Amino acid sequence: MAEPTPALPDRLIAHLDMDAFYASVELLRYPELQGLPVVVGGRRAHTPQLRPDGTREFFKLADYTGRGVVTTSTYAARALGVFSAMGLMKAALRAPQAILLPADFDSYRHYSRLFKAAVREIAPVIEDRGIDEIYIDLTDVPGAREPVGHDPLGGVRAVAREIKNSVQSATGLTCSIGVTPNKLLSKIASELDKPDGLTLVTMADLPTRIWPLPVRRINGIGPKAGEKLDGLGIHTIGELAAAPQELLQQHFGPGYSAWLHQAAWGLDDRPVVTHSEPVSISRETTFERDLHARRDRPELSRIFTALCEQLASDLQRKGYLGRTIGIKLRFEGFRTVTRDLTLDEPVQDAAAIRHAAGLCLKRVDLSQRLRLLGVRVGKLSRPGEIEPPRRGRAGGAGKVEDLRPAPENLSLFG
Ligand code: TTP
Ligand code: MG
Ligand code: MG
Repeated sequence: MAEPTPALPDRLIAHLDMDAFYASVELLRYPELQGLPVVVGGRRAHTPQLRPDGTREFFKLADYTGRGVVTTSTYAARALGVFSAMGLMKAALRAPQAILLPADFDSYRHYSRLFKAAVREIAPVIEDRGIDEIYIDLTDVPGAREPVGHDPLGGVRAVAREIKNSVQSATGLTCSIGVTPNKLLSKIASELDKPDGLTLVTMADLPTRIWPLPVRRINGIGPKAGEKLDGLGIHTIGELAAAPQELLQQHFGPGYSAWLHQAAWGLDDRPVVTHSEPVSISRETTFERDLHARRDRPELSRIFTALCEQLASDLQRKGYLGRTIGIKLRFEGFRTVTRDLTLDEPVQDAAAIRHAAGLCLKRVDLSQRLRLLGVRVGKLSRPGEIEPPRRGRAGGAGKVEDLRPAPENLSLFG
């Protein structure tokens, strides 16, 4: 009798991360450094110099003095113990012969766009997670759910390999991909066989592939939580999976401890989010001539109200409410001041925005003439949506000049 084919998971989610990204981009420019220990993190002064014979002279880490840190390093440098965020002086002790190169962010952004475009041609459902990594939903990519021979994952393996090849031919760079039923596991899996890795992990592999790893490999367990878990004798993800819920609750609170438990069991149903929600929506205008709060009051007041009305209609059209209302003022001489305040309830209408923005305005000294006025609505939500947990404080209140009473601003045009 034929063995039953194990069912494919509902979703096939990939995490792709470029290998030693900044350093690998530098090697495209300086192919003679292939295979050598190379560190990115220098200043312009460390730019390689062309010799008369056409070869290049590179800066050796041994000659470095200063307080810079390693941005990233090639795998040859990592083999010598040199990693991201390490001081360059310390790195020089471990790998004096390593080559130091300055960072060139324009190039990295260029290659970032190239690799993402290459992936998008094969699998359009992509979540951008920064300069060198993305999540990809492979569930509906043609062929991904088709078995190859007896391998139910044969189809998705082929699609992932095709993505790797396509990234390689578009950029000349290698990447590592993890494919699992969800984002949490894929983020872990993409690291399991770096560089140039392709790692498939199913729920059945959890005990062998995931549980032996340290808890910190879970994205969302930071240094603090990691240390706390260590103190409880919970070092591996498997130990976390086996930990009594009550123990976790005693130390982490109900929400986070429930999440810890789920994460250790490889559960995560977050979707791959293809577009990012805006953080805030704003409208601003630069005046034809600089305006004074008192002398040009009617005109300023009219502009201020119009901005709030435009903003309200932007919010309504896009379907957002916002809790934080802010203003931006630029004075003659280009000094820019912002103020904001966070309301108890999100708003969407022009009058409410105008009122809150007027309160912000009262906190600004308006004795200088203005060249620009802007209004912003942040902490956006959708109507009826449960708000994400509040973090931090409202911005714009940290400057010394905030503390100064503003003498003649009151209800000038606010
Ligand atoms: P990573 O993907 O974390 O690292 P990496 O691509 O260099 O190496 P790996 O093969 O392990 O993925 O980060 C991507 C880029 O982001 C990296 O090339 C440089 C930059 N970066 C920093 O600027 N500071 C940091 O602390 C880290 C970790 C990365
Ligand atoms: Mg990377
Ligand atoms: Mg990365």
